[in-house]
Amino acid sequence: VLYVAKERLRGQAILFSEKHQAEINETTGIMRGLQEANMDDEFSINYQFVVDSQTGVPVGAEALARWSSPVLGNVSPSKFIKNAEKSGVINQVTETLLRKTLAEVSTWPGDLFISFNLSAHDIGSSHHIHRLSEIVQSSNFPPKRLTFEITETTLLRDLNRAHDTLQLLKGLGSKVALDDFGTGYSSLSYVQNLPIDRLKIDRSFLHDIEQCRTSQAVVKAILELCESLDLDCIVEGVETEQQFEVLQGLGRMKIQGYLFSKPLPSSDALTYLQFFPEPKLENDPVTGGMVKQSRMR
Ligand code: G
Ligand code: MN
Repeated sequence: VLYVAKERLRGQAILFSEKHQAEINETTGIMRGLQEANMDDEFSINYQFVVDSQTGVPVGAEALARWSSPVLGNVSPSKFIKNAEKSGVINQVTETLLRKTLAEVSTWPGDLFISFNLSAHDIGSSHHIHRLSEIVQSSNFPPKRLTFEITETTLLRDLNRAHDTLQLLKGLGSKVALDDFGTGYSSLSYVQNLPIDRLKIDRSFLHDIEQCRTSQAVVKAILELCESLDLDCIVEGVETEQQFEVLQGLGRMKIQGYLFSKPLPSSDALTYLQFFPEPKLENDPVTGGMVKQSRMR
């Protein structure tokens, strides 16, 4: 068929097949890279801070996966997560990432919350969810400061299973956040019926929030919903001062976005934290309060 198509459409068909082939090669390369990866060495975590809109002080951070392959270089998370799911190593990837995250953040000063993303495949396997809870329990990080982020679409795939999974995570004392809120069906019934602690308003509402009254109204409505349901709320994707000003007009909230923090490796994240006075830091044996004091002045 391809041969005939090539004959008839010449350039177009050939271009298509070359592009197609390149994609297949990339997928194959990523899958092989994952199979052969030394995950502990090749995966790392970047942290993006979440700040209080009124004070600018960090209150938490989201853990974001990074893969640096010796063969392929840096591969974006959207690509490697998708291929890890296809090749059946996603559970191993998630377990490695969670273990690494908890080991790193348990050395951080203060009492920030840490968010960790789970995919549909993660919540689809109860064996795997039990493994994840073992990892949490055997870490030095307090489970109550840990939040698991799950997207609306993931939840909707299998609501009954999602409910059981969330219960299990909540049983650890951890929190659950609904990620990318507003992009899916945003059915208010499951916000009410599932054990959710926090909504993350998707960054698509931020793109045009300065000009677009609809986006402003939607963000405002979600903030009010959170207030009345006693849910925590994070506005994602804040990139400019102008966006930030509009948001400030809507009240006090938690904010995540490039304006306040890019995703940072743990060492840079620790440097960032040193700019915020935190009384508990002074006695912290890990970072050493003296170092922090001298840096700040
Ligand atoms: O879907 P989730 O919320 O987990 O996605 C987090 C992703 O969003 C990360 O890859 C992060 O780098 C990206 N991100 C974080 N802040 C911003 C921002 O201000 N603007 C844009 N465009 N992307 C952001
Ligand atoms: Mn997320």
